[in-house]
Amino acid sequence: MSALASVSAKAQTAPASAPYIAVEKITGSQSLRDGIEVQAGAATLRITALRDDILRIRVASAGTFPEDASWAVLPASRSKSVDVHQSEDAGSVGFRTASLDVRVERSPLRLVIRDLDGTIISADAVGRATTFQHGGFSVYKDMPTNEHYFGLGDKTGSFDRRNQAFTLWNTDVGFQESIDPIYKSIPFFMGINGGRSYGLFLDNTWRTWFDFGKQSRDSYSFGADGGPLDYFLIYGPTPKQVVEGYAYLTGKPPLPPLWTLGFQQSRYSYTPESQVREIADRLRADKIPSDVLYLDIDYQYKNRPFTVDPKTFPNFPGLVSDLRKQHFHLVTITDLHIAHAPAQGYTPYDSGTAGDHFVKNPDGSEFVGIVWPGPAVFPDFTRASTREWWGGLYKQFAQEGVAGFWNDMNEPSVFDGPGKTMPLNSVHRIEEPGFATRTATHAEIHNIVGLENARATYEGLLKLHPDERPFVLTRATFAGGQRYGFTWTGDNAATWNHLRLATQMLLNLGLSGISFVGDDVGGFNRSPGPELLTRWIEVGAFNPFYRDHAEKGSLPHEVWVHGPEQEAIRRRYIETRYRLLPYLYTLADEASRTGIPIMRPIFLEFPEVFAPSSSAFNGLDTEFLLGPSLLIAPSPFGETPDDYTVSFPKGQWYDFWTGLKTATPPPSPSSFDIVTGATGANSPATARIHPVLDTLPVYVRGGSILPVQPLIQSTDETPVGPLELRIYPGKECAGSLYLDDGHTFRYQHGEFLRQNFTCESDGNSVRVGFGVRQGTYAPWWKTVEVVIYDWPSKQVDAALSNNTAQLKTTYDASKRALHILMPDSAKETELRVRTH
Ligand code: MIG
Repeated sequence: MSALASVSAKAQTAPASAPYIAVEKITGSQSLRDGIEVQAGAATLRITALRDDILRIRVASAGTFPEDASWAVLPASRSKSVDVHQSEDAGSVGFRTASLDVRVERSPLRLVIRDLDGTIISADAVGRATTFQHGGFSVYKDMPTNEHYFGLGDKTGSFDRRNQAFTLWNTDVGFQESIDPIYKSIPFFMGINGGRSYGLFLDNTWRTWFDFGKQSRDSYSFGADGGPLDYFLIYGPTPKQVVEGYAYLTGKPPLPPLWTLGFQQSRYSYTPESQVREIADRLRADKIPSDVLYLDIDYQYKNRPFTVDPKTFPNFPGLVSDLRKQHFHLVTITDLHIAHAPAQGYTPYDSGTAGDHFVKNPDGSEFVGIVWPGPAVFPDFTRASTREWWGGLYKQFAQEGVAGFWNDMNEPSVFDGPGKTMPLNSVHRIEEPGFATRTATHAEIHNIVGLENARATYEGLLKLHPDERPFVLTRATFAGGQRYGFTWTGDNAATWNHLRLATQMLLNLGLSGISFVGDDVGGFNRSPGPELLTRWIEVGAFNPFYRDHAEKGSLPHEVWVHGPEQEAIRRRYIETRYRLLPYLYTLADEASRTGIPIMRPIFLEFPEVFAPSSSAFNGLDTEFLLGPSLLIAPSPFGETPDDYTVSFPKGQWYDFWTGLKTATPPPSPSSFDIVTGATGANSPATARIHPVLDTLPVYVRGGSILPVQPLIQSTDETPVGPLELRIYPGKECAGSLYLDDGHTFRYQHGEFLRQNFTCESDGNSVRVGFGVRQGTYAPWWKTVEVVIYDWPSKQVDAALSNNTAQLKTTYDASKRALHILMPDSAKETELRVRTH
């Protein structure tokens, strides 16, 4: 009996013969403890409340709901529910939670969700019923004039998804701004209208689509080619609450090892071994702080995953340990396609076949497609046992000290397949806790192959080294991919447009739950000129994942290739990144606890930029925030020497490089104000920037306390000297710091250090509060250097609240910065500084 015949349930199919059904009119309803079920002829609509602010909406076209299982939503969240209060009137049935009023209007049937003030958050479009056809479905929602849309992962095009339409189907394609679909499918978006935001997550793995205004001007729509109509509505009202709600459903990113936040150097491919050593030596000789080197596919024997070419890498374990001595972590690529190499002693194929781990053709034979190794087979990652087998393949590399793994080509890419992937009727098997055991077509599984590939790698590494945080970099993924590691935007190109485009792609990935993201610095395809590469290294220093990578055949683009002047600028940005690691790592900790991304669009911190009363905020798609405190403002058209305007969110801002306050000129009416007749009073403050190659404009929010460390050359190195706490006086002044050993899970047992800081100031005095230190991890510093910006004079008294001794201070008049050296204190204390 074949394994296929032994499965107990049938694949979910998308019968082309399914009748057309429109969900138009309520014919019956039944209240549930946690929601309501509504009949509309043959169809059933079930709305339940997981939390007061999270609703699940399912529609069954013929009355019976499909299997209740999910690859994206955490079991613990899916099983939650809250009691609701039913409400019914002549026109509608529905219920209330502590935050939402949910009504289904009877005829025409429309789902309308309001907040408790009666403001509509989301409503089915008038005159456009939900329909089922050809096994798929379409849903239409009102699209208010002032609503903006974000998310859907790293889709190309413009930052705001409004007026664009997208297909979600993981695709291996060297992309440009107009290309869709690309590598990832994250069927989640956020709508923001004035002060209110909500999120909508369509939990469907099939080919899905979202249309924000191509089909219709006043409604948006979404749908799928097959699978369940099952979506979640997450109420804010703030965008941060929506992001947190989405993380509650689909998970938070694990805290990564500290070294993964360092600078990383890659190329397709460094080979032979001597070239890898040259790159390592040069990085150290040139004092370019760095932590990671990559081996792309050419280190393998005949491109076979989990092999090493003995000719070009004759002493692989030796190379790994030598690099480690130079403080480099090595990451190797391990693609999912296993060479179809029977009877050749290739263990991954032999053990995979013995365990029946590969995807099949409808006739039960192994599916074979052409990829890098030539004919290849593909692990069936929706089987728990296949993932476990896959994870075990890492045993030797992990033992040899390879620090992390790169899962590429997992859309999956199949060179000779239809649409460059597997045939849609290829047969996967679902053998998974929480799911009925059954077969599934590739049409259903395609979009989660990358997700489950990364999961298999992540969980496998965890099993091999239970006390090391895994590092996995994946190209394809799906909603929930944040649980298994990092991703990058794939094959970009060395053009100014790609440098600009990356900002919106990374911001939207962050809003879609994935915090640890970056692009190929310098561009993958083609070769960057000196200025483009320098600018890219500058911007990348402030992105969460920072890796220089290049295509085979492009000119080298390591930091030194364009001569010492360019290298010096680039080095300074990489050094800045390393000095900011305490801040970055604190943000990584926050992301792992809350799901709030590290790289943030301005509206995440300042949602009022969308308030109806505020004028247009230019730069929403080119400026970005690193955490709550740093504003990065690259030129929107870096290829020209033209001046450009930076817009500032409300509040005081400081220049990161000089420490000086930015001027806040009284806003003058913009052309937008002139058109709308607004007064300009709500216009953002702006600065006119004359671009200079060695300066990327970076600003610090007034009210920030920024932890900074002495320069190190890799994260292996313990910084020498004081921890710097840079204080930028302003409203609600606060900061925090998180630290641990950087690579184990001991932080989960108390071995971490967390401390919060506050400050209060007027023109002549500042009080810095040091909160109680939590956790048992011992800091590397013995002293703290507090730097207070915008400080008027060198005549000061500075002392701690629990000690009358005067502290040593120095004053830097050019930066208006007062430096105060104080002993480290694990106890709660206050630093009091005043002029005299
Ligand atoms: O078909 O492994 O996006 O980063 O260097 C190309 C070789 C396969 C695509 C990845 C790219 C990588 C390359 N890979």
